[in-house]
Amino acid sequence: MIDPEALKLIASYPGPLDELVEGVIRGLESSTLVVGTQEIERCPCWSERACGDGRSSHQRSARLEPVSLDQRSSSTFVGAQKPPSPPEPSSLLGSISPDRAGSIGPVASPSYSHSDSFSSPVSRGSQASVQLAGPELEGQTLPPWLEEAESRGPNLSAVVRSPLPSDHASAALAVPAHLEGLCDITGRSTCVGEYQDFVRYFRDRYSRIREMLSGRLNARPIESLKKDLAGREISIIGMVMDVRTSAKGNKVVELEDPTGMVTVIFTKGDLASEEITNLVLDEVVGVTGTTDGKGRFFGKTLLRPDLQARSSIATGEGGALLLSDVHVGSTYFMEDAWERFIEWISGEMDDPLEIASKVKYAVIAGDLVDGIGIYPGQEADLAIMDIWEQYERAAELINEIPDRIQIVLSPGNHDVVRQAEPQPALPDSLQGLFKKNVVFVGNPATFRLGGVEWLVYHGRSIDDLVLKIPGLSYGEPEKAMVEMLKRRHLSPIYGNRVSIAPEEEDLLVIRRPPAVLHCGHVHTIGMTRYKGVTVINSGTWQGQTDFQKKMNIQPTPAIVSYLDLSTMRARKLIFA
Ligand code: D5M
Ligand code: FE
Ligand code: ZN
Repeated sequence: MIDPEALKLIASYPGPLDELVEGVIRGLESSTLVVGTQEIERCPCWSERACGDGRSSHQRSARLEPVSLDQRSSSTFVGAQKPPSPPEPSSLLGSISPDRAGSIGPVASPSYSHSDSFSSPVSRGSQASVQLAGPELEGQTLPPWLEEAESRGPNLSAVVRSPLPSDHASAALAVPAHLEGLCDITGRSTCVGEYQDFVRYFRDRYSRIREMLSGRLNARPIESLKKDLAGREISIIGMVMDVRTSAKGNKVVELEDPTGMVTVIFTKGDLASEEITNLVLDEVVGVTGTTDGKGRFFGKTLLRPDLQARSSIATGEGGALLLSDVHVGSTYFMEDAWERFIEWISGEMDDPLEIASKVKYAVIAGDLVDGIGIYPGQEADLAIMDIWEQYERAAELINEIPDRIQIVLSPGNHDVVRQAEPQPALPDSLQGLFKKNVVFVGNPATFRLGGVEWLVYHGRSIDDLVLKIPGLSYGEPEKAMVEMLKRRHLSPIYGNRVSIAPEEEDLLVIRRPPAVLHCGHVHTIGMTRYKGVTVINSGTWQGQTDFQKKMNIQPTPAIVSYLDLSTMRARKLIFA
């Protein structure tokens, strides 16, 4: 017998029903008479699919409802440590039920699940002398893209050298002369986390990415898929509300645009296409296919707002160091290696390739300090227990970098600014600890430095992407970063690990292809080039933590990426 509540749960299951029913039956004890909600919720596939994102498929809808822009609120929540709590739904067109509104809530606070048992710290990096590794790491041969980049030589692309469009130049910050066109959230946050903010946020995300797609696709509004179009080939552009595999093995995708929703079916035969198997929630895609005029759409091809292929790469001048995840204050921070780095950059160490003297810039992509209360039991991992003292020490270490180097500092999830992305720059009170050559930007931030355009993002979404896209791993973070570029979004999946504040503009949309995409967060170094963009994840200065050891996460600490902006050749400099 099945309890009616349990039946309701089964009916709302976003995956194939057979999978759930089989799973539930397998989990039953022989004495069970009535299958209740507990039996459903205990099933591993239920927790995976229906609870994994904290929302079921029918909860995920109606985020692109029309909203009038004069309903905007002008108050801010800059500096708040937490995103606002989910709003009560207003009855936009009477179509939103409370459980739907829950799905657009901002987001879980950081979902660390550390076990509390941190015992002995793992050993730090070896004491070997500095290796100024060539473009290769640990004896690997030169990746072909590095060669390719060099042989092309400096090729100043007019597109990348042109001034930024006005929306990029609109930051409220007074931008220092050496950092042009800065765009980030600092001083510009307007959202309070009300229902309308979320609708507006998703509409902004949708319309920006739609614009990128619409040049390549002649798309119709979803509401226009009426009977008279049945059988004709048409295109639509929508945000992915749900993806599931049907009992027959077809891919069933719910797509929404501001005019309506449609169920798109990709038949089994099409699933060889990586684009379709890699679909993630909340990305915006174009689909071409045919409609049956009754709300179903048979997809043939899928188009992402991917970058256009480029025949040249943008180049600038000077050398840049890319760093992230210094984690000052952690017992695992590799201070000895940092001191070797400082000796090298200060010219006090043998430098056969004479790189140190060419360095003009250093960009740090978040997690400067380990922070306080970031995950349960963190105290056991802290050498410095006070957040202010952590920044004082961090400033001392950063201030050891010679003054001639322009430093750009962006925050991460361990820093003291609000957790919700986009994050503003570190507060003035902390900025005062650093020397004048440090510029503070938000996360993410776009700016021009050394004559090329940079996009710096801490990289929290890599945790989500690695989980959801087959073939991605922590060992190759650059591949996850390429997936961001293909989707033109730094954090395409909404509401998992990444808290996103529903700002007026979606600053996580990758509006223009940068010359450099720089992330960190996952503590592994990775480099690639994708359609003219130099993609670098800059690793960490934190040794393997006890937690990472248990999880078999292998960080690559104390390696600095050096990027010669005049050739766009990158090297890994090993200080461990
Ligand atoms: O994140 C460093 C990396 O380690 C990032 O990929 C997340 C992962 N990490 C660290 N701690 C946890 C816990 N507790 N659960 C899951 N994943 C974790 P960082 O931002 O430096 O902490
Ligand atoms: Fe980190
Ligand atoms: Zn991080």
